[in-house]
Amino acid sequence: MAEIKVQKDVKSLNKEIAEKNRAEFKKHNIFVMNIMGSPGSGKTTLLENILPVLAKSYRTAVIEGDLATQNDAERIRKTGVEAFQINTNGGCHLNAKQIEAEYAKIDPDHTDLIIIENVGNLVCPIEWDLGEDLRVVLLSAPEGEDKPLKYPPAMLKTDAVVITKADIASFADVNIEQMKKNILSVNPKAVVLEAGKVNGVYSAESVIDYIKEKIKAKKAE
Ligand SMILES: Nc1nc2c(ncn2[C@@H]2O[C@H](COP(=O)(O)OP(=O)(O)OP(=O)(O)O)[C@@H](O)[C@H]2O)c(=O)[nH]1
Ligand SMILES: [Mg+2]
Repeated sequence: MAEIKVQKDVKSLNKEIAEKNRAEFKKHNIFVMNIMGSPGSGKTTLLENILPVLAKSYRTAVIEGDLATQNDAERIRKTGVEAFQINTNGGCHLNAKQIEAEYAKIDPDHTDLIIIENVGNLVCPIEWDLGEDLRVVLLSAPEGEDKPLKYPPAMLKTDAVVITKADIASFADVNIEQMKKNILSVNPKAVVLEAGKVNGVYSAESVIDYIKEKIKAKKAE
């Protein structure tokens, strides 16, 4: 019983800080996106491919979440975009307080877009509001077409699901069309997109267009 209460208090405190973050982002006209998905689903690879395009239109910063290493932040910096690495030392998700602390290192008057790559995990990150405007979940084809059915909160508490690694679906006996149907059966409102290698070349046009559309819609509010 006591454990349930502590958990509830931690969650409500997180919500308060997330709302503070959201107000702060809004005040400075900064669009914030939270990318989630299993370990290795292709989150950093997607960022490496979309940042060179997005950074032409928006002054962008990336916040990376991992249990350990600076690896992902270093990969992002190679694209020319500023990156801040959080190491959770075992924590399975990012929380609003960690984002507040990294945001303090970013110049809000010279930033239009912040992209957060959450800790690789299809369960925990979904439950933690960071103050973001947009949630995107990556689902890689080799994880299996049944995963949307087995991990429904990840499908329900997101705006979009991006299927990655369709190029290797056939090697893992995965049916992409069934995976899409499974996503929509859990959440008919989810926007379902694809990104990944096609004939050896990485493509993420639909994801870039989607993000641009969402930023435009937010600015028009
Ligand atoms: N074949 C293929 N490989 C991909 C694709 N996208 C990513 N990968 C590979 O998948 C592996 C994991 O990709 P990452 O981008 O590091 O995955 P991640 O989700 O950032 O992983 P964590 O940050 O550890 O959770 C890398 O070896 C990528 O090259 C794709 O569309 N097709
Ligand atoms: Mg990564």
